Amino acid sequence: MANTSRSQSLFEKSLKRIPGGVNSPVRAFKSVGRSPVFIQRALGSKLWDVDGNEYIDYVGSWGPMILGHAHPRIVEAVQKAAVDGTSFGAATERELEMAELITSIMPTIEMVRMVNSGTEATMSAIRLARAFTGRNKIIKFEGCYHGHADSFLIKAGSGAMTFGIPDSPGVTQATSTDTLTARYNDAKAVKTLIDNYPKEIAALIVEPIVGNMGCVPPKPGFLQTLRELCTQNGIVFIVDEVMTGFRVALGGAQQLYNIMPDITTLGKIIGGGLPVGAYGGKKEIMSMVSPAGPMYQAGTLSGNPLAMAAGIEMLKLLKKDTSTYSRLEEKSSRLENGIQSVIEKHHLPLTQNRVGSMFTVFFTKDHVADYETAKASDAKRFSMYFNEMLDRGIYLAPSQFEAAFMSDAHTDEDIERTIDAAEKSLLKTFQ
Ligand code: HOZ
Repeated sequence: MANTSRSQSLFEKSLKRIPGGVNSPVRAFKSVGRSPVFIQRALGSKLWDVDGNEYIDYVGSWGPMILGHAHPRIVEAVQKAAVDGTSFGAATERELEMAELITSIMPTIEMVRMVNSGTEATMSAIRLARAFTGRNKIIKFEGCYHGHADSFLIKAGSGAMTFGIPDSPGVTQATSTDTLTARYNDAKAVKTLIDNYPKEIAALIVEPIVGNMGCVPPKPGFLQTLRELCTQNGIVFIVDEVMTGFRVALGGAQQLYNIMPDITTLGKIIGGGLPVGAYGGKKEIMSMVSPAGPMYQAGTLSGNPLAMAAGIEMLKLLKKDTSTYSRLEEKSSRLENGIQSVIEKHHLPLTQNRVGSMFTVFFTKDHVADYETAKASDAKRFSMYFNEMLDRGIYLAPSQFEAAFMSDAHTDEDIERTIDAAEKSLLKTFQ
């Protein structure tokens, strides 16, 4: 077992000054029964902790590191931008460049507003949908996670699911009555909700490929049916591409599945790892956003020059070399196939889901298509597997209910080492 004594001592000190010792719950490693490793630096596909241990990273800062950590072009862009000042709270040319890049890659986005995180993006998108329709209610799916704004902490995925608190205290009854939930991949349930609340639903928000209950793909036709139901009922269709945008295809899940959202929410990827979010869509709707229209939303750090510089470079690199996506597919399928061979060889009760470079090994033998089937996973065995993998230098998300991410920086050797570690770890887990 690796020496993680410095991480442990930092965590003990952090517990005294930071709630739970961390600034975001899942990274506390609580559900996998150990204290977290503290990361010191990262490069390409690798992370190093403060004790000097090296890991092959499949978290990728929860999605944005499509090109690997500390990509030299992105680092250079940030360094250059920093010299000219780190924040102005004023309009800049870079913001226009970013808006033009996003709208050129995702044609359903005619106008876009930059914010600072995915949470801000989804929260603002919902307010906008309410302003546009004059209605109050929204529909979200069980196990989907759209950040930590009050309206979304109802049957939420990610950390809320990991810690078994899908509904958070502190969210008022009034807020929660305006959030209706349906089962993911169940378009009939959505239809029933719409029938039960005629002309009351402002928006439907969905993770087109769920990353926050582990990776759960949409069933064929599911997203198209949602689009139709929204069109028929005057509901704003919000596709949350915080994880999938620019990852599963350059144009995101909306390109992959050929769907046309009214509003798209984006996050961390468009900051190349710096804190960024955005929401954008039809001009008719976006024109409601202040100061063009009456729906208020603002932020000093929105469109921050460092974040814009990093994000612009990231998007330009992805746009220039679209073969990135075939490489990601090839690497991810090689890893999936390698692990599948291990599962079959040893008759293990596991199932895998994958879309492009997002994937999850679930500790259940049954197909995972929604919250209930994801929850059926054996969290205890996952925790054993996670620990075995970490000790073999493989850094997975410390929760069954998060997706793993491949980057273009992962090498053949990384993948071979991961398959080998997975076999040894699984055998230990099931011995
Ligand atoms: N909820 C985030 C992933 N779905 C985790 C964020 C973090 O801990 O950094």
